[in-house]
Amino acid sequence: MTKQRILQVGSLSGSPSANQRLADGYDVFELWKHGDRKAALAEYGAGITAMVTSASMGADAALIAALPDLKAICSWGVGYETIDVQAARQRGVMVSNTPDVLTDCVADLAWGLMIAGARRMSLGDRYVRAGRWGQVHGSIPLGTRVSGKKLGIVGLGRIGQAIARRGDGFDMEVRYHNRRARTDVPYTYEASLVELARWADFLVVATVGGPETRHLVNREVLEALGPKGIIVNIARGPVIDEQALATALESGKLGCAALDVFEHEPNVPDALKTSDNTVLLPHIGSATYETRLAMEDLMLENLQSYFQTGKLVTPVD
Ligand code: 8YV
Repeated sequence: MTKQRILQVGSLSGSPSANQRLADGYDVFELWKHGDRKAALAEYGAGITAMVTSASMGADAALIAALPDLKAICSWGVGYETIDVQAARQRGVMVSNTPDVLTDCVADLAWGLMIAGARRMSLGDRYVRAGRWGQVHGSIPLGTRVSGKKLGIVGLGRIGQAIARRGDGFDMEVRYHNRRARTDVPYTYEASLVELARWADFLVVATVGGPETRHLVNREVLEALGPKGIIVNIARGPVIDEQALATALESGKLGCAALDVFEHEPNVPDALKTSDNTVLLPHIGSATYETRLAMEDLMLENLQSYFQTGKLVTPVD
């Protein structure tokens, strides 16, 4: 049987077996292997009806326009602010992502960051590795208790709610800021993000990325969180004004930042790297074997469903 032809934007090397399974099941046009992308698309683009991409690689309007027969974009990842959904919709191109399957692991990592920031785990780790155990007392300031504190969540979608639920186990009071109040959750809504930050001990960013949330967490929010406050970001880097974040940490107006995402990945400002009051991770929220495999399965399911039924299993809203 001849294989269906698809376009793959880039290598999915962060997934256990996605590249192999795509190559086994499809005739894959590997766009990232072509130096002159425009020329390659002009030569091979016609006839391709399905594209595989990821949250980080995306699909812009130019790429969509270069594929005149495109009908479906199947993305590996939940965020899709890098995919021009508007351009796709105008052309009648369907888009799918991989929601739900990564919720628990991303929420777990948010809690890991909260605890690591509050209990100065990265700093302690550095002392042990450097043979400086004897200098810990007096050098590493005491941490902050986590249990029983106030947890503010920015964006109470699937991941935000999973983070909130875990707060029960830590006897925390949870409040949230969202585009609008939800009627289906037991947490207090705070219409003002600044007020939420003023109230919270921990502020966890779990909102979607894209232009509407860019720099939502600005200087005013960070200063309201205050010198003892801890900000955590497992969503998208640009939601926080990174320059304002570095300044707030340097001046002592913010206590700590524990981050899995950055404004200009993979670049991380030196001010964040040299601070003792940061925990820095390389965007690994979904990076467990189980979750990355589940994301891969769901992306492949969408692709298969498109070819078999003309419909996607998890289309984006
Ligand atoms: C992905 C993510 O690992 O799903 C998302 O939106 O940010 C991560 O889970 C990564 O972006 C894949 O490119």
